[in-house]
Amino acid sequence: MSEENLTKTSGQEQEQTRKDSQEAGQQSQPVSNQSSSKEVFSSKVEELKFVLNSVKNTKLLICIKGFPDPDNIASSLALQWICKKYDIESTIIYFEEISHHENRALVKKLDIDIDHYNESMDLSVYNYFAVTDSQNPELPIKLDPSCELLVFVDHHKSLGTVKARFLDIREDAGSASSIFAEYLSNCDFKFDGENVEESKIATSLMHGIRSDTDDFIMAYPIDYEASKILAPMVDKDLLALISRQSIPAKTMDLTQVALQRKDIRGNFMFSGVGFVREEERDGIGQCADYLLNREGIDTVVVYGVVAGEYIDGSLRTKSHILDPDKWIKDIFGKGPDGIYYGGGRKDKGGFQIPLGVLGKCADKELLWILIKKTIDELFYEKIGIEGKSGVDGD
Ligand SMILES: [Mn+2]
Repeated sequence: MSEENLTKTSGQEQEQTRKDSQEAGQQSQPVSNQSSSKEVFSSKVEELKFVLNSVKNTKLLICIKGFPDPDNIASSLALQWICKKYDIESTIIYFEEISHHENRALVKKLDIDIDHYNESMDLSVYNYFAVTDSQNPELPIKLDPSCELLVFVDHHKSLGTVKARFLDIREDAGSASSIFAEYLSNCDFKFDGENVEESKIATSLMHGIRSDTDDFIMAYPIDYEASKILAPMVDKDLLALISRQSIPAKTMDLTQVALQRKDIRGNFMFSGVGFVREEERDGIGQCADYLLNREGIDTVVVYGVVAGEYIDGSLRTKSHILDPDKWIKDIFGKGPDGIYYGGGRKDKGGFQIPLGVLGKCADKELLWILIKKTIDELFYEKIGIEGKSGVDGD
């Protein structure tokens, strides 16, 4: 799931969690986490080994939630590798389109075997399912009720409600890939990057870590530890190939629109880019990344209507006091299903608001005016400005 849909903790709470997680991560400390197993283990990897050993010769469905990204793809690959060693056969599936050009390149250049879900798939053959890099294990599809959540690994803010045979949530990890690098280096099977498959996994994990920590700027100790483990196994040419992609022309065009329509309020910059095609959705976040470089701006919000169906927005901030997760949750609240329209982590956040039947409005110009006015005024109110939204944003 893309990190923008998720939550990272901050402030005091994070300090406390970091302490707890450090204790939990230490090999010498007994681990009793929320996992349903009653055994006590010396480390999470020992617990993982125990759980996997107990379900040998079963079939596991590894589910990538939300938009496939380097961290969820890499951690799923690592889980698949570990499971294979325990004779657990697994398939990795994803539900959303791979929208980001870099992620498409990742899957293509690494020749990664992941399947896009479709209704003709027979999922009844799977005994268990697994989710990594997502705040909750709810899937967009219904699995057989007997198909139990076997493994749940994440690094976003813990909801405290997830139940899995094996559960490892570390809020003090910058990426799920780092947690998997730790498992790989401590599991009973040699993972040294000597063969093509292992090198590919190590390279993907390194890319996942770099991508989720903004090139280590937001990294925690475990992310550095993980890269130390992975570095000798990484295929550097491949890593360069997957991480240095040029910006597509479409994203450039979108950035130009965002710049033309920018609305600067103090340290804040807002930009409504209008209607955006589904495959250009990630351009919204990339625009926001770029605009944040402007001098005097510490928070950027870029939003648009994607595929005519939902409002998609990205927030980027350099501010030390603004908590994107709290901010977005405060502004937009929850949908009718009780799920927040958005969230975030330390430096970034995002929101997705379905337009529902309003999306069918034939007068797109009018619809955009309405959307822009609503979104802008919600943000203005939050930052304490009397809301006067420029109608076309120019
Ligand atoms: Mn992640």
